[in-house]
Amino acid sequence: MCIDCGCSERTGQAHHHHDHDHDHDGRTIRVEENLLAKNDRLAAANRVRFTRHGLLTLNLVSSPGSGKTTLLETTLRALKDELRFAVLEGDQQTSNDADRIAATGVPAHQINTGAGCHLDAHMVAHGVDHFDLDNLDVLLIENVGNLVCPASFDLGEDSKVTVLSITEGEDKPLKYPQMFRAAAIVIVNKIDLLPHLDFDLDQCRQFIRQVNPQARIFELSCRSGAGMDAWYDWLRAQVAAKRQQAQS
Ligand SMILES: Nc1nc2c(ncn2[C@@H]2O[C@H](COP(=O)(O)OP(=O)(O)OP(=O)(O)O)[C@@H](O)[C@H]2O)c(=O)[nH]1
Ligand SMILES: [Zn+2]
Ligand SMILES: [Zn+2]
Ligand SMILES: [Zn+2]
Repeated sequence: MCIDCGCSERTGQAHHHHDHDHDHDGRTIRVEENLLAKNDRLAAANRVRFTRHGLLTLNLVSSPGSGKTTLLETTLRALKDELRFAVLEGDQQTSNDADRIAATGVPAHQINTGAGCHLDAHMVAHGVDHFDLDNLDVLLIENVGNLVCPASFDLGEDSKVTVLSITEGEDKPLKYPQMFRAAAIVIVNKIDLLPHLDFDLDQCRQFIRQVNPQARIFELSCRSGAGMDAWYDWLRAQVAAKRQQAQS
């Protein structure tokens, strides 16, 4: 029996469930509701655990290739001597991203979802068992590259961070509003490419605001380093706020 989720089987990444959550009258909506309700319970447990450890947790979501791993690598190289990080990597196959993170010297653990198109709270509960939570400030979770379903799955994180690269076009917030609405932070990445594209940054900002007026927007380039300092300052401030919360 695993401690965090109470499930009865534990076989590393091939962790199977036989919960019979499916609905025998075959209504898909019921199955989905059950699935999400179960996920939300596990996410709440994760959140309690993260809070107990005073951990800032961020869930990075985006379409494939927007630059999530590059953003993590750049951030870790800049801040790892100042803050204690660990990274959970979600991908369908391969450990490429976890290998890239490990090369920065920061602890990383890969979760392979197989055919799955998102991380769920249960995977995260087991994934964080690989880290010493007492000695961490920030847990970064890179979700599977997918702008749709990660929006529905709470992992117990403090915030979702949606990364949008300017090569994807400025209309993504309107086409995938759930993902942009679920995020407290939107990072517009690859602004070094602005001179080569007809991407309208102003328009993009407006579209983000239209679906999520509260979103904190960062415009940056992991490649050139432009705009990275504002993101780092935000991270530092979030960690400081967590520490203060844990002390009070
Ligand atoms: N020009 C430019 N390229 C970037 C920038 N950030 C990332 N890239 C490139 O974009 C490509 C994809 O970056 P990744 O960091 O692997 O993207 P990802 O979101 O982690 O991809 P998945 O994990 O597959 O979803 C790589 O070739 C990066 O070098 C940037 O700021 N500017
Ligand atoms: Zn389990
Ligand atoms: Zn990646
Ligand atoms: Zn999914």
